[in-house]
Amino acid sequence: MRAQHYQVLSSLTQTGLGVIKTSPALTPAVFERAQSSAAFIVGLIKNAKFRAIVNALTSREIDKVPHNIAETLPTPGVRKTWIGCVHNLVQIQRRAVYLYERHQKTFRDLLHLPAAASHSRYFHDRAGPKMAKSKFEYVRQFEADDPCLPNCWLVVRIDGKAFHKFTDTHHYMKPNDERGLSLMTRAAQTVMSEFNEIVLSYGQSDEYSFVFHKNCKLYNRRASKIMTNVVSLFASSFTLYWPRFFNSQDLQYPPSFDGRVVLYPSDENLRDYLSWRQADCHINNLYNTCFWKLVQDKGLTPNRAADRLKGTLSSDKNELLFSEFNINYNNLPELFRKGSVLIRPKTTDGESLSSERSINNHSKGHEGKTSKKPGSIVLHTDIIGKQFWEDNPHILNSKI
Ligand SMILES: Nc1nc2c(ncn2[C@@H]2O[C@H](COP(=O)(O)OP(=O)(O)OP(=O)(O)O)[C@@H](O)[C@H]2O)c(=O)[nH]1
Ligand SMILES: [Mg+2]
Repeated sequence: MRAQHYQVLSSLTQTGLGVIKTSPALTPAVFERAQSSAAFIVGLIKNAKFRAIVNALTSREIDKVPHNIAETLPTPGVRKTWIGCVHNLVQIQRRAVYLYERHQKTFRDLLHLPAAASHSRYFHDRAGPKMAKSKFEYVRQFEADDPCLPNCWLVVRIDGKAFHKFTDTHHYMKPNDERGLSLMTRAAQTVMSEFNEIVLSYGQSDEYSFVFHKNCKLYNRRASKIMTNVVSLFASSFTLYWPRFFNSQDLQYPPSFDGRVVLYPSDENLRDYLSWRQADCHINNLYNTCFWKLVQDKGLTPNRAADRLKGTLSSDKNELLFSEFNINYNNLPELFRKGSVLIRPKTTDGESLSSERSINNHSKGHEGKTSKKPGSIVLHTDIIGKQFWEDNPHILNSKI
């Protein structure tokens, strides 16, 4: 290990101090990857063009590395390596801090380097009492770390498990049940008030997507920790608020939701993702509206209704609704056609309302009370076109 490597690695480990509290122990495989990542980055230091970036990366400002840096790197191979390196180094930061806090070991010990260097004060001066360890402690090393890449929009999407059955059992209106959709939005608002880092949420049918700010540091960007917290809070809120929306109708069994984390490296990718979900809402709603009209009003069997709609275009379905049921699709409620968009209120200076200044304007019984948690505004509007984003530039441009 060259002195230069050591400097880079040790400054990286110091960066994490005070931020990260626990993390699984360092495994040889991760350590090896981190070593080669450091070597790669040290290679870049020699190139003046990248010195500023590497400085940012090795200081406390990993999030200030320009998000498009990968695009400026010379070849696709180097770009790929760069992304992998940032990922590996974030991992080693955490693991080194974990080791420091749990075992009072120095990062230098891990590298098998000879004694003292000036920055070792981080590891020696603050030595506390040794923690009691059992012989079983080693199993912690089997835990996998799953940090999300920095500078990417982080989307958690939750989706109801077997909601075709859940909605049937609970006699939801077909194709849309306003009570059910509003309950989903109430649960999403709870999630938004708990996690200030969410800049926008979008929901339709039995799903909700939560967009976390690309620079959010929540749980050190650990994917599982973020996703499981969101999905469990959503599910418990759904159950808690059920009676508010379904009155005397009891829940027959506990509903559950799956969750996933998806990262989007550019604003364009994020907008395309949200457009995809809203287009899905429109396509399904148009189909379902026709389908249930044919079944409920014309008495067709589900199979015959499906046959009737097979191969039809959007324009055919619009025409069918108009000519056979006198329904202008565009006049149906926007809640059903566009889904629900939750955003933070804007301040007069155009910024998102910060947690200290905000009003939680949606929890029943708390109207108008100042709260530490920011509230959210519910819209049923188009987010595919430019207009929404031009009217609300704070969503993508806010700083945290
Ligand atoms: N009647 C009614 N059903 C709804 C409503 N919202 C969602 N659903 C039902 O929920 C289903 C959601 O679709 P999916 O998520 O693809 O299917 P799922 O049954 O939940 O299955 P998995 O998500 O794979 O577990 C729809 O197909 C409908 O059956 C509603 O407002 N009214
Ligand atoms: Mg589902």
